[in-house]
This record gives sequence, C-alpha cells and structure tokens, in this order.
Amino acid sequence: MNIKEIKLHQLLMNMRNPFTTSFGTQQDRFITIIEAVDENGLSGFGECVSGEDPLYSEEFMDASLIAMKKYFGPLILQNEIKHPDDVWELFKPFKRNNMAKAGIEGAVWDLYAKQHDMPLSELLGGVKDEVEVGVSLGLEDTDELLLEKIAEKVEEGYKRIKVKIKPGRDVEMIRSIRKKFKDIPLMVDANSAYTLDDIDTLKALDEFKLMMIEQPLAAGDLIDHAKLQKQIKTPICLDESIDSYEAAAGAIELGSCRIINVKVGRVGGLTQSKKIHDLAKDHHIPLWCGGMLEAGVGRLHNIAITSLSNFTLPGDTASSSRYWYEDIITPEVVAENGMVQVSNKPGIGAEVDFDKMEQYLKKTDIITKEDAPDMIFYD
Ligand code: OSB
Ligand code: MG
Repeated sequence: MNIKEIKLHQLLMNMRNPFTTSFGTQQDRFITIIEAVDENGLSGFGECVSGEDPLYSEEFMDASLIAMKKYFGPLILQNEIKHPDDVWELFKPFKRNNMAKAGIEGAVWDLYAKQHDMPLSELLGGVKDEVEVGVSLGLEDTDELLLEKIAEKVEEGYKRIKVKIKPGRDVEMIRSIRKKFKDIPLMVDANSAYTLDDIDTLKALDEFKLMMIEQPLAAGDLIDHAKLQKQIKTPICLDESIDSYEAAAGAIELGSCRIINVKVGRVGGLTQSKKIHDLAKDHHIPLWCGGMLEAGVGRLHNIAITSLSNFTLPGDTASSSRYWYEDIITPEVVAENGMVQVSNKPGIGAEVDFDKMEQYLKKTDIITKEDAPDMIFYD
C-alpha cells in the first residue's frame, strides 16, 4: 500500500450536552484522528475512540497515543501491507490496546478503499444502502428531564431509545418512561453497574417489554451473565464484555447474551468486527453497532460496518449534530427518521474538513518511515 507517513491529529472537542453514565459525566472529548498518507499523497482516516480516563474500559487516550506512536504507527510504516486484513496479524504480538490498534487499522482501511476507488462499506462486504439508528440518552437529574429528552428524540424519528441506568435510577425511572411512552422501542444500558446480588432489581425490569438490557454486570463476568440470562426474560446484550473475537465466541457458547453490541474500537478494528459479525450470524445472534461519542471519522466507520447483513438492530450512530456544534467532516452524518445513508463514494465517503478540524486541534504528531525504526526496541 506504500504508506509513507502516519499523522496523529489530537483534538479536544466540546460536547453539545454533557453525557452521564453509571461511570461518570463527560463534557469534553479528547479524540485522536489518525491519517495514513501514501506515496501519492492520498490519505486514509481512522479515529481512536479511547476514553479520557479508564472508566469504560482499561484503555485511555494518553496510553493509546503512546501505543500508536511507539508500536502501531511504526509497524505500519516498516512493513509492506498488502491488504488491511494483514494489520491485525502484524499487531498481534502486542497485547490488547484494541482502540489504539483499531484507530490505525481504520486509517489503513479507508486508504485501501480510496486506492481502489471503492466505498468502505462495499470493501467490508456491506449490503445495505441505508442503516437504522437509535439514540443513547445519558442519565438526567430527574425523570422529568429525561422524559423531555425522550420526547424530543422520538419526535426526531430515532428507531429506538436507549437510556442509561444505575442502581437507584432503574425500575421506577423505567416505569415512568413506560407510563408516558407505552410502545416505543426502548432498551437500557447499565455499563456494568450491577452484580448478581441485584437479581431482584434486574428481574423487575422484565415487566417493561425492553428490547434488551445492555451490560448489566462486569466485563469479565461471562458466567454470571449466563446465570442471569437464565433468570430474566429480557435479552441481555453485551458491550464491555465483548473485547475480542474469543470473548464473543465464549459469550455465545455460554449463553451469556442473546444480542451483541459491536464497537469497532473495543474489538480491535474492522477485521475483527467482520469476524465477529460472521460468527454471530452463524449462531443467529443479532448485532448492532455501538458508539463511543465519536467525531465524524469514527461515525463513518460505524456506518460502513453497520451495512453488513447481520447488523439487524438499530445502532447508536446518531446525527453528528446530536454531539457537536460542528463536526470535522463534510457532509456531516445526518439521521433522517432514524435512517442514515451509507455513502457510495470511495473510502469512508465524506471529506475530513481541515478548516473545521482546526478549531479543535491541539497537536499533530507525525511519524515517518525514516524515524519509525528508532521507536521500536525489540527484535
Ligand atoms: O456504553 O454504549 C456505551 C458512550 C461512551 C462510552 C460507552 C457507551 C456510550 C454510549 C453512547 O452509550 C454511544 C454514542 O452515542 O456514541
Ligand atoms: Mg454500552
């Protein structure tokens, strides 16, 4: 692929609304956009979705930046990449750091698609020209405030509403939502806030006809999730737990979930996402694409992977304008009546707009072929 330079554009983006989950409140998003440049000056873009702090998972942006600068960027420059599927194998000796790996790999996928004049979705094996999306709503201080937010999003046409829950903000809050919105497609996300000791609360959620309950227990608890799934009617969807293809295989075999949320960053990139897609499809486990409060580049990668056939449930990739006053891509991602168009242009299908990105840009680190060898101290 003749990649000659990797640029790490480090952005600080202010979110339009604070986003609160069981692990905390977020107002600013520290994002790295990865640009892989080939010898003809063509650029591919990826986005590293690590959190600012290791609260959602163990990964965090400062560490991901070091991992990209020291290992994954140099590896791409020092080795001949024939196809983006090679990247996962190349990175394999270096354990985990999936979001850093996925950020770099994403730029390679976009570049490869552009070099071959193909939409990324088509390159991945996508079959849809538009995808269904829902919206993920954070915790609010009162039920009334949350009900207002839901009304707004239902009005905008999103295909399903996801609300965050945590101990003390669960059964009664959902009851008040169901009282007002009797039939909307509704689901909850606990972000690992419960244990099996909370079984009575989790069982009590069964009466609300929820599409699913996302990640009720801790990430490592596949066995406890399997025990829980046997005792509740609502399908369990795993998010944090599915941090690899092997975790997906284990969860399916154990019966730890009936639905999987695929996040490209969490599983280590698009190659692994495709592999999980195919496995889940074979086992009749429906998928949807999760979100990590991405800027436009990550959003477009999510749409491309969602175009695969077994992503049958609405994902979290809402309009750019739900998160940002101004996104970094042109055109921005727009959900109309809960549908987002899959671009038929080459690569991710929209331009990274450097004029718009400028307002958020804190620093760009450039790794070149020449200085890359110094960065690795193993043989
Ligand atoms: O658990 O799905 C999650 C955001 C950050 C980290 C974890 C999660 C989320 C969301 C929002 O739910 C998804 C989005 O709108 O991008
Ligand atoms: Mg989640």
